[in-house]
Amino acid sequence: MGKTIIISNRLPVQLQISNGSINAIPSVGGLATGMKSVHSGGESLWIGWSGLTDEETPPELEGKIDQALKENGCAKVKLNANDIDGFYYGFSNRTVWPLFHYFLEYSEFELDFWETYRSVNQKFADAIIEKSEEGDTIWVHDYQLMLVPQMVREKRPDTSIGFFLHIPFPSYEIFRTLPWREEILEGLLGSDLIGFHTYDYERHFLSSVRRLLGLEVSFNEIYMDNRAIKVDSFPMGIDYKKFHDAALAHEQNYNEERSDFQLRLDHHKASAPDTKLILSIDRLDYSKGIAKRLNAFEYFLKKYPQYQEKVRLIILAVPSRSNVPQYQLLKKEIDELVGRINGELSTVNWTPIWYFYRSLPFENLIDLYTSSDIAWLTPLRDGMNLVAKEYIATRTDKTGVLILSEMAGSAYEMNEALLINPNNFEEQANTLQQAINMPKEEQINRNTFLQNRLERYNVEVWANEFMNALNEKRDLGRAFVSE
Ligand code: GDG
Repeated sequence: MGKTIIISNRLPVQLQISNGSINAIPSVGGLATGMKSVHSGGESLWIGWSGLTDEETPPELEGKIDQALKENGCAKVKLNANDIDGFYYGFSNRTVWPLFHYFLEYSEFELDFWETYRSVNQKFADAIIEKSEEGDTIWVHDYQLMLVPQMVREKRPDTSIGFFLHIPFPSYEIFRTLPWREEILEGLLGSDLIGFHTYDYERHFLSSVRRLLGLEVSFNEIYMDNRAIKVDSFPMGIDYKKFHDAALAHEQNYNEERSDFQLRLDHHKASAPDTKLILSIDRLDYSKGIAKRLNAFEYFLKKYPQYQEKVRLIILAVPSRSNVPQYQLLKKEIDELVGRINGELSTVNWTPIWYFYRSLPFENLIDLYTSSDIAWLTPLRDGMNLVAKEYIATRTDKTGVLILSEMAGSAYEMNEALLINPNNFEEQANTLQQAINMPKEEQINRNTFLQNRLERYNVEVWANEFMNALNEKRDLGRAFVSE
């Protein structure tokens, strides 16, 4: 059996250059953790962009960078500033991201973006072709690289190729508006296995393949050029143990090493013990429904004025894609909404919304998860939403209420949460009231089911199930050929 090659837009390490030396710091993100069991030692290679454009890379350090990456099992794809503009900020985040999240009116159909997307996908494919050999297994990640599977297959038909989409696959009616819809489908169909978070995304994809390419589809297999391509759903999990253990450690060190952030939360609890903390954490992205959530919160406070001074909403909005115009507009809208609502409803003792526009260290994330009585997550569309799962994992005494949008992929697996339609303010106001008043036993009961499921289907199981399905597919193909 050959080696495994993982490929994603960004590498799972961050490069730091200081005084002519290079450090590659491993990232702690969900994907990097989940892939640990797959990306092990010398048996595998992770290919991606390093985060530095050609213009930002001092030529004399090129060798050292390659060496630092190699020590972490990584190899880089070289991209220039123009590539990043057209491929990442352009086609990926101004065309595909809005379209696949049903923001049709935000999606820009620019030929230049498309051409750069195609040429950058070719650069990724070339890097794989150069580093791969017969019998290797290749796992391509996400919407930035949808053309890569076919580009690799053309030159390396002797490898096994899997693709996983981390965002929703939209319904046919939305997808068919894309001018390059056939090319995207054909790109993906270079894979042997295509994975989605939910069965609905899988169904939408199969429907587009059938209607736009006229291919034969049977159950979850597509037949093309004497090949069968398997399509399946693999809901991504989290590193449950990491979140749960961090929360346990947080409790055990209760009187030591309180972060400034935690001290402020403690102070809040002490001065207003009856006030419930409602938490939301998202990248600042229009798909996450932050502006609607703020409006719904105002609606709730006006409908149920008895909760004024009794609840506080924490909004942690992590800066994201801030050079894309839609994100700048959204930032302005949220800043204004928070200012207006706080201005209108605050009292000398109370500010309804605490708004943080920054990324916090992991420790503070745990402070927030463990200190909040309610997590309120209202994406208008979300491939999965890992924050919902992380909140539940940190509730060591099993209390806490999760209010989650039906439009998040995670809602399919989290039926014990309070599921809401983020566009329905009336329902959300009533659900907030229900959450505030939910008896402890009911919270524990609901969270026991949720925690058991999250612990079992953790991110490592997710990665292994995908790899096993890909290997099974290859072995079946071999058996078929030798018969
Ligand atoms: C995409 C899809 C899909 C957030 N703030 C901080 C911080 N985070 C971490 C969370 C969580 C992650 O970022 C966010 O993950 P999500 O799944 O919620 O959302 P996306 O970033 O949009 O991810 C999504 C995912 O891919 C996986 O397939 O679920 O649907 O859109 O892990 O903990 N981490 C730290 N500080 C912060 O301030 N350290």
